[in-house]
Amino acid sequence: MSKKIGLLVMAYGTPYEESDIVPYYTHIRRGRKPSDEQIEDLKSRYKAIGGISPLAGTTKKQAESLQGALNENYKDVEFQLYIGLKHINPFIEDAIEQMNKDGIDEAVTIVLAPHYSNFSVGSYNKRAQEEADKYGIKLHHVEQFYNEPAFIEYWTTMVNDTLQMIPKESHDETVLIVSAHSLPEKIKKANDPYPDQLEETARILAEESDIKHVSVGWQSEGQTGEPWLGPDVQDLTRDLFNEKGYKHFIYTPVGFVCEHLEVLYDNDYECKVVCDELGVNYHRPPMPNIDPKFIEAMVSAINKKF
Ligand code: FEC
Repeated sequence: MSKKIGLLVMAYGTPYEESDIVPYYTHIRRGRKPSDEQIEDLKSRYKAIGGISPLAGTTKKQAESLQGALNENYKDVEFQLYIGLKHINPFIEDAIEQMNKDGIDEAVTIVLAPHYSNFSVGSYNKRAQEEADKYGIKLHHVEQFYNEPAFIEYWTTMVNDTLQMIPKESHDETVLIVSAHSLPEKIKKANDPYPDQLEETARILAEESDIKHVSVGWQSEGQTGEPWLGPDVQDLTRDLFNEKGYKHFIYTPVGFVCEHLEVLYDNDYECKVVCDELGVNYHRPPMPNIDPKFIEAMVSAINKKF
């Protein structure tokens, strides 16, 4: 009989219905209830993308695709899937508790976010580890996969496919904006690898794809009053237009792995508004979702743990 290993796929989580918005937002703010104005603002953003985010459904499909691919790759091991979310049920802790009930004593964990920060992937892993330690479950954490060749190949193809839709004579007036979720600027002082990993992603994409101009930006920053990593993608769009006169802007939010609120609203609405205002063209290639190259990238990162 093949050995059963837990596969803990961790992701951000999203409200399943409107009544989940307040508890979800309160959890994101570590228990501090958001103001009525903040709640209304978030509700209006979900409304603008069609009511709820596709994130929950996509997370499930991504996790199941990964499990399927792993079980095809490993003949003597069977991966049993658990989904653990950061801000809504099933929480990371619920998933580990279930693993224990199922008699799992070893698991691999992966967060559906390509770059490592102590504040993002590190905090998911810490919660998983603390819960697993209670039961003596051994965990192998994948910390990042932004530089997996298949991940880079996915985005290189997306950039080149998008360029194909732009007239050749305009390629010199086209810029690629490579972005991830912003984090408080203080992470730089703590030598967090996150900003460098995004820079590296942009550098590799510049080398591997046919794009001539590449710029790094940050998006979706929180409202905490402290400085966040910048430039924000909207300000960057204006600055690049004013300084270089680009006519085509390709947005690749490579810090995320599927279409959800932060892409559908912060890119497809907010960045598009800026592009429209400037009279330039907005392009945003599809996110990885369950593309085989993306699944291959995660399988490859997991292979390195065994
Ligand atoms: O589609 C959806 O419904 C959910 C989309 C969603 C993703 C996501 C990913 C990341 N976040 C990260 C950090 C922060 C920090 C704060 C923060 C706040 C929010 C709010 C919403 C939200 N985030 Fe999020 N994030 C998503 C959604 N995030 C909603 C609250 C309202 C707002 O500010 O827009 C600020 C917390 C605070 O106020 O103290 C920090 C990071 C990621 C990418 C890595 C990951 O997926 O874990 C980092 C998807």
